[in-house]
Parts: sequence; C-alpha cells; structure tokens
Amino acid sequence: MRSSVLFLSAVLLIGGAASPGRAATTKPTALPVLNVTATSEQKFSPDHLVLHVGKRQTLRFTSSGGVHGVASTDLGIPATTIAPGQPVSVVVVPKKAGTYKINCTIVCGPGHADMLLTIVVKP
Ligand SMILES: [Cu+2]
Repeated sequence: MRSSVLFLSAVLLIGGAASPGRAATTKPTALPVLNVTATSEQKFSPDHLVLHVGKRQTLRFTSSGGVHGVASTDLGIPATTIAPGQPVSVVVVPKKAGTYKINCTIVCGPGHADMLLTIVVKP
C-alpha cells in the first residue's frame, strides 16, 4: 500500500515537471532586456541596436532629460512617450530583416531632428 502511494506521487511529480518544459520550447526565446536612454542632448544611447527575426526582445526606454518618443509601424512599436522618471518597456518580435531608422517622435530640443535610433534586424 505504502509503495503504491509513493509510486503515484512520483508519477504526478514527473508529469507536473514535464508540462512547463514542453511549453517553454514553443515560446519565442526571451532575450535579456536592452536598455536605451534618451538624453537631454537629444540622443539615444546606445543609438544602435541589433535584433533578430522572430526573437522576442524587450526594449526598456529611460529619459535622462527631456521628453522624447519612439514609434515604428514596421517593427510593431506603438507611439511611446519617454519621460524622466517613467521608464517604459516595449516588446518587439521583428518579422523582417533590415535596417530600421527610428526618429524621436516628440520635439525635444535643437537636436530633435537628428535624434535617431537605428535598429538592425538580422535573419
Ligand atoms: Cu525629440
């Protein structure tokens, strides 16, 4: 009697452990968060990111001065405001390889027109 209870427990434990393992293999690979700072000098830092097709990537935007914005229809980035003290995260799963230039979307100072974030998506 006692041994059959132990056997059942073992089967349940193994069954429980197997399910999350299977689910993990079907999800897009989660990569470490990439941090981008929008600065009071009207620059993105870094101003160049490399992503990969089909790989889920979280971008975390922070402002070290001034209010800035990003958006990209091609990359599925909604209109996002980046304000001091309000970090904002955006999840991107690039669909197509290429070089995407994202201009700051909110007028932020004399350098606004040149405030550019380049995202290179590799296959
Ligand atoms: Cu701007």
